[in-house]
Amino acid sequence: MKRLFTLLILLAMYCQSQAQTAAIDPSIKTSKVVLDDFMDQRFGMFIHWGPVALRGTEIGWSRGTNVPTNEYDNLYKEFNPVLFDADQWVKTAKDAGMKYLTITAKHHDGFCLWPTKYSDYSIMNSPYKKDIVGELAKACKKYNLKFCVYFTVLDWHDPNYPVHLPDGKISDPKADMNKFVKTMKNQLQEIVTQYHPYMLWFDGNWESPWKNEYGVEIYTFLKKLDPKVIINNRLGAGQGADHPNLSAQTIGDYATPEQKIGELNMNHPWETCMTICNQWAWKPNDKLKTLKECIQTLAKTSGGNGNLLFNVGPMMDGRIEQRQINRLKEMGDWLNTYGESVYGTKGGPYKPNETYAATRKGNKIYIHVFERKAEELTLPALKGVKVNKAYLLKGSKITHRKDATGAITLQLPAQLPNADDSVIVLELNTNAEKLPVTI
Ligand code: FHN
Repeated sequence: MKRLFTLLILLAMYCQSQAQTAAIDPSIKTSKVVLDDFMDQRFGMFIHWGPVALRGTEIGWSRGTNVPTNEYDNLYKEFNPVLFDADQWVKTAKDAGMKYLTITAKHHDGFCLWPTKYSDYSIMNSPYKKDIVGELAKACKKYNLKFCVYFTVLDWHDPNYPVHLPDGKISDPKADMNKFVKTMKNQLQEIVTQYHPYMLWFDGNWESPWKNEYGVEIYTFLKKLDPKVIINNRLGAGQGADHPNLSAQTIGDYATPEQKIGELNMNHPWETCMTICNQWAWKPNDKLKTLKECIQTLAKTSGGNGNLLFNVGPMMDGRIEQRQINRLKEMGDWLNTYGESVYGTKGGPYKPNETYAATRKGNKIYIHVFERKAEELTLPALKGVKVNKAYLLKGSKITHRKDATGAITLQLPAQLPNADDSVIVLELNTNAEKLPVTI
């Protein structure tokens, strides 16, 4: 009995020590001003790329599964993307209406797309021998996009990281996590001091070798290098189910729901990451999302008060597929007309649904109408609100009325101007951003 009691005391002390060490000093956390600026951007490009494009299989995950490990680890010796043009990639993002770009500088396979001094497994030892990360940072500056970097905290290629295969359970006794974290800090210092990323997108925090304490150490280290750098919520230890969540204990600044539109949340910043096809890295003949899916995903994400980080996978020669470029341009054309209802808006006050989503700014509510199911669209009542004017954004007046319950009914035109998302503006007698969310 006495031994059990002692054991329980020791366990409680260990848990308390874990909780104490796994906490960020609130004074160094990214400010609301910086995070509000990030959330105003609303739309970014995610890029998953590396020598694995030579096989068209998934980055990291196909190492030792679809592609034999040794073959995968030697792909870099053939990797020579001579058609890579950073300006072209960044212009594609800009033409899509994207405001930031996030590149996988280092994914789970450990290959580094910049000339790191801390690993030979890098682009500088491929036939290409140029700094991909640096070129993209330069092009983002030239075209006024915010440059961001994806960095994995698991590395199946690094002998100091204990796990060497996707979801591998085997822990390598020769591994040394202290050396691994030291290398990570050195590489992050290279990235932050040489390329000054606006945001760092960590990933791979679900395997057992990664601990919250490492997350605290890295977050604190990064904030000393750049107090303004934004950091996602995948630096502390956590599972996939944690990606959409953010709490005071989270090591990171915003939540990252993946391959799904996040829930409407007015309390903390979040960004959905999603592929324009199915695979993150390039895959021949992969299924490309329709324009309707793309535009309505962006509208529902914004309607939920979140950002959309939309992923392309460039090909082995350095080009992004023309069909992906075309789809993104179509999104940009939609944003050229309706961007006012996305950028710098807040989500709500209505929760997104299959018929419409809502965003708001100042005294305006933007109703994103996805399809004309009837002649009229009725919106739930908004307490104390009077609609002074209603009209199609960049279009004609919309007849509206308020019924005895306060519900707002809009008379839809026979033909909506956009088959994927037509935006109706409601000009109110009050500040729309202050309205409570109405389900
Ligand atoms: O394992 C990665 C995956 O390859 C991809 O990078 C996504 C992007 O968010 N994140 C991880 C899966 O959750």
